[in-house]
Parts: sequence; structure tokens; C-alpha cells
Amino acid sequence: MNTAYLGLGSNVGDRAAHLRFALEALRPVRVSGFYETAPLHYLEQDPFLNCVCEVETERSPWALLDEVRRLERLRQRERPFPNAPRTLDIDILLYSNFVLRSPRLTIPHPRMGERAFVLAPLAELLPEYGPRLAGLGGQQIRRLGAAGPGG
Ligand code: PH2
Ligand code: MG
Ligand code: MG
Repeated sequence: MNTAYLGLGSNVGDRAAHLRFALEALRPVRVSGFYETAPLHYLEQDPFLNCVCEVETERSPWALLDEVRRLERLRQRERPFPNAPRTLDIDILLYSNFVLRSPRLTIPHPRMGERAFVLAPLAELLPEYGPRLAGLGGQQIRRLGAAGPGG
């Protein structure tokens, strides 16, 4: 059994419903609060809802990637260009203590260290990531609560 941490994000449609759909399918053992976050990288888009969850999995990292891609497709995720607005994005952040670099999958997630919308929810589950938020205070994120908006 392996422990993986997944970063979830949505900024199109009913954002909380997309995240809850993914959480129901992934059956995580722990989930962070939901965060309202300003877009990063591609700025001309609506704010995101983000969270992080912890899953226990027998799947390999590649099989887990196949599964999260399947869930994204079930929410009609489109990929017109990098960092485009999305109904549902699920990124593998960490997978046990694996370090791997391949064209399809890099673990740990290569940009997680520069993203407060990943590190703040991740630090709720793994407090050792809290100090890595230092210097990212300019990024706008706001914790909404455990169940997110309306929950
Ligand atoms: N995801 C991106 C790019 N920018 N910004 C926020 N706030 N939240 C995201 O999930 C996000 C982003 C690429 O996956
Ligand atoms: Mg992403
Ligand atoms: Mg992604």
C-alpha cells in the first residue's frame, strides 16, 4: 500500500461539485479544507477552488495517473492550452517517498513548491510543508472551511 497526496482544483462551473465528485470517487483518508485562490501562471481566468487529499492506494503511480485523468474526463475537462480554465484538475503531488521523472509524470510535482494553493492545504495534512509557504504570502488564498462552500 502506498500513500499519495493529490492536489485538486476547479475554476469552471460548479467548482465545489467538481471537487466533491472527485473526493467521492477517490475515497481519501484525509482531506484539507477548501481554499478560494487567485489564478496563478495564466492570470486571465476566474478564481479557483483548491484542496488536497491523502489516499491510500495499491495502484502504481501511472495507474493512479490514469485514474485521475479518467475522473477529469468524466467532468468534461478540456485542454485547449496549458493552464487553461478547467472543470477539474487532479495532480499527483507526492507518492510515498517516490522520486520519478518521466515525460508523462514527475513526482514530487515539479511546481508544488511555488504554489501556495498547494502548500497551504498540503500543510494541513503534512505540517512539515508549512515552512515552505514562507515567501509565498503575496499569493491570494483564503480557507473556506472543511466542506467548502455550501457544505
Ligand atoms: N492550476 C494551474 C495553474 N494555476 N491557479 C490556482 N489558483 N489554482 C490552480 O489549481 C491552478 C492555478 C495549473 O494546473
Ligand atoms: Mg495542475
Ligand atoms: Mg493537472
